[in-house]
Amino acid sequence: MAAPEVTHLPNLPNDVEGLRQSIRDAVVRVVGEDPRQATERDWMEALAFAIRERMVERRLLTRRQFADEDVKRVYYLSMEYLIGRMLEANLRNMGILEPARQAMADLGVNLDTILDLEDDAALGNGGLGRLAACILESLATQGYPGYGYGIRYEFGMFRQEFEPYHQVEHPDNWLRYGNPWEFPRSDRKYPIHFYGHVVEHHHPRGETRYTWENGEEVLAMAYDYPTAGYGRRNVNNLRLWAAKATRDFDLRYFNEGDYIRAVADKAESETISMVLYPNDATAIGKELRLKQEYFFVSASLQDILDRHLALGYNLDALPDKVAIQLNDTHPAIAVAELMRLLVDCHELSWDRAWDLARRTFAYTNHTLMPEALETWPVELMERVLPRHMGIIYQINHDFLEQVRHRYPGDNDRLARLSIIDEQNGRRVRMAHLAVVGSHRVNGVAALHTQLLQETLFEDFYNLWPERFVNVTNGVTPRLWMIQANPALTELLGQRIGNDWQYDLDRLRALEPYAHDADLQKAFLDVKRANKVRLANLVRERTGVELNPDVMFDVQIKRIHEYKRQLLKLLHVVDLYRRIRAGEDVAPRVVLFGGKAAPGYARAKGIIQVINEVADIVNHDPAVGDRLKCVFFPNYEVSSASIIIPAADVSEQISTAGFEASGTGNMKLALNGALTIGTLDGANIEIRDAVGEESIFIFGMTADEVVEHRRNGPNPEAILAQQPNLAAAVEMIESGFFTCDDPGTHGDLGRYLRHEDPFFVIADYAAYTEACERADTLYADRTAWAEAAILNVARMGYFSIDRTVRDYANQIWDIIPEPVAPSRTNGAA
Ligand code: NBX
Repeated sequence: MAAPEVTHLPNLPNDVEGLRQSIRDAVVRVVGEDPRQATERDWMEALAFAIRERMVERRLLTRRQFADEDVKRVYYLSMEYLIGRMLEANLRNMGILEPARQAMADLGVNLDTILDLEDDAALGNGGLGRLAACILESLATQGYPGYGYGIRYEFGMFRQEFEPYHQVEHPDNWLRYGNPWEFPRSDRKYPIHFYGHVVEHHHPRGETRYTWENGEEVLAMAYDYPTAGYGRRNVNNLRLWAAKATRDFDLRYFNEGDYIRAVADKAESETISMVLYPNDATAIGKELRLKQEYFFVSASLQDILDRHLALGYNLDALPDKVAIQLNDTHPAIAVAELMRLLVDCHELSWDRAWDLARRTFAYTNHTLMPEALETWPVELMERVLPRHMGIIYQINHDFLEQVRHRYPGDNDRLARLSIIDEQNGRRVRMAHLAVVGSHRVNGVAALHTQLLQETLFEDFYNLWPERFVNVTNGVTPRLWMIQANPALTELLGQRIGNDWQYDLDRLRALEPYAHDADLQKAFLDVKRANKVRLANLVRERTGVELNPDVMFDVQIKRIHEYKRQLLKLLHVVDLYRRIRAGEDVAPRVVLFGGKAAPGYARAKGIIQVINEVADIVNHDPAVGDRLKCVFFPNYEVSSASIIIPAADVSEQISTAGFEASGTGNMKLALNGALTIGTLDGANIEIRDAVGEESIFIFGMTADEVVEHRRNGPNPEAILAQQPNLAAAVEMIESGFFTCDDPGTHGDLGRYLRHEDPFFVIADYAAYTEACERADTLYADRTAWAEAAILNVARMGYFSIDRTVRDYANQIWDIIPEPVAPSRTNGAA
């Protein structure tokens, strides 16, 4: 007799009583502790398990519905997901934050204390990784069938400490207590092949076939992280891959009796997913990095094809049922890997496979900077991925044929377009592979996309203009407003209701009240309370005391020359000198936060000099509350959510033409900070949205930067005409801030005087003038409040939900599939 089909899904209650029951049970059954003796961490784990049971129910319902409805799915391939803490986010998106708070209180535990115990999941460097996390959250919130794929790094972004001024990196052992949010899938393992060689099999009629033989194999094992939508039942999935040694691999040496070698090799093959490379703006030319890229791409594509076939579709339907988004070029080897899987493993013809691959992939570019563009030496690629090198040659051959046909005799153009760069010792240009293998290529802000078309991808744009689209970045209001800024969320709710939580454009309903005195007062009170909250955290972390009644001026982002932390620092030094000289300057707190890539000496020097200046300024009794300077240590997602709501001013001062978009600019403006910014990245669109009155724009435009460079910049001549700036540079280079070792910053002085590659000196006068405009407005509390309220009201466009809809409509061709209440087995 056939076993009865098991279709029942549990249906756990989401009220206080039901949650309390689940949490108490989990302490015993999952954590294995007596509730009488459970520690705070035990309660945290128990709470997490109670939530994850509820998430998995909805995950299964979501999956059933997607299967029943034959939906098209999007897969987001990203080396990085900068997620932050998961407990509060999951409680909030599951709609059980308040019942859980009460349930915990009934059990004698304070929820806020518990939330603070969790480590950030920092599987990313900065904007690119955070964007990936926001996109997944929005896909679930809007009900899109969208899945993330990435790497389960054992060690995420390093923890930053200052000893005492310079950055020291400590490993981020985020999994040390285990991780209640992940579902290990020991049944989902794929073999990943490296090295070896390719054997050709000639067939008298038909195409030559290839097999990839020998070499090494490692397994990719899946770990699933359910991703809940806000205010919906949809729960999607993020699948992260961890490297595991194969059994066979061990056996080879076991048989030879070399036990120690076998175990050592096992450990070595598992290093593939060990650590995130902490570089945010340079290509990493390391073999291990290439192996990481291929490892997660191959596992993801094998998994995607498995699912596609298991759902009963044939491979010709791939582009109708599957869209794959490449988050930068890090997963671009996917173009060659999909060809290998289709041609070598599924025996499709080359031309059919190519048509399917190109219609399936799309590629997002996040940078124009040459040093960040990935290229791999042909020799390395040939050794690590010999079959892929052959496939890339074939793709390039077919592509260049097309170009020859279109531009006969234009050899320069061929060399410029080729996937192989023949100039620099033969390298594979991953961006070219991504463009050739995709049906859409997008930049992340209007200016960035325009510059892509005019510079980096000019030749490709001329060839295929229809392939290029813009999708301006956005941020999730769930984390960056509802969670980070409960006080403003509450105020908005009282004034305009809560519709904006689902449709951020509705913040516009606030506009008519911008000059309402009651609202202005309430708004300023919220900001002050958030500043007190930050001041407490800063005291705890640094010992520095901040006055919440002065302007909080914030620059938080990775440390990079082009982002120009030095421009802000020169301003601090200038103000400090003028205060000491008895001048009356507008008071401010300047707060920096951000990490430097461990190998980026100039960025680390910038951190050091900021810390040194801060130490002198903060301890000078002549200064008092008129100037404080703080470098907030170990800036990460969880600290960002305290800093951002407390900012009065947002520093977005990159050299124009260098910041692809920025997303911190959006988070800060959404929380009511006014931007001091250049016409770079999404700042331009922010200005267009909020209006000139709510933003302080300054400095050279991208065109002027190019022009300035062409004319031969002359920082010394500028310094000669600006005594305040010259004095600030002198103070730094003379060792004023480095009493122990006055020689330390001579190099920085020379750099500013003679190189100044990002035009800090050239933009300084315009910058300080913009800061003064901000000071003047800040002094008029009514005018400031009005501008800041309008700023919030007009930020709706920068919701990640709009971004995701743009991708869905212009690139993926997918539609939302909200999980219907009637199908939820009765679950609320
Ligand atoms: O991506 C950033 C850009 O710099 C921002 O302007 C943009 O807003 C953001 C999202 O589109 N890029 C970025 O964060 N890059 C990296 O983190 C990165 C990581 C690894 C790597 C190169 C760059 N090898």
